[in-house]
Amino acid sequence: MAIERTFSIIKPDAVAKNRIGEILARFESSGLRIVACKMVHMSRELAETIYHVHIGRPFFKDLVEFMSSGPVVCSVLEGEDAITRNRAVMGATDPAKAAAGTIRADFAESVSRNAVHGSDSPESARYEISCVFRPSDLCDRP
Ligand code: 3AN
Repeated sequence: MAIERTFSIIKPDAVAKNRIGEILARFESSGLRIVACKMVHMSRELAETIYHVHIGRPFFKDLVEFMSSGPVVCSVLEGEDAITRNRAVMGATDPAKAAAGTIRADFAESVSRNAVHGSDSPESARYEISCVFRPSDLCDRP
């Protein structure tokens, strides 16, 4: 298995519920290491840039509105198979379908207010990380 890096967002709904620490703890318990982390109140432009693959989808406008509605916590997570591992810890996009014990099963309200985002491929991870972090923001971890 390869060591990968993936991009994570703790979304405005989970930040507003004061769940940052619990969610970061889930990442760490799963074996992922946080190599960069910052709180950001995204502009609409930044949200549009990160989610550009969804331009044209019916939910795009609401997604951008929501993601720029309050602060989020962006992280870069590192570990073996980090992209798949993070998505397993997150659970399905629709919290009603998310497996018990996943972040979305425990903290998400709906498909649109679903607590966390995680990259779905190495290409997406590289792109999304570069939207928020400079290379020098990423720390080597033991
Ligand atoms: P995931 O975040 O699980 O990778 P994507 O990439 O399909 O899911 O969707 C990105 C984000 O767009 C979701 N996290 C969710 O906030 C929003 N989204 C996706 N599908 C819908 C939908 N049918 N209605 C409303 N929002 C959606």
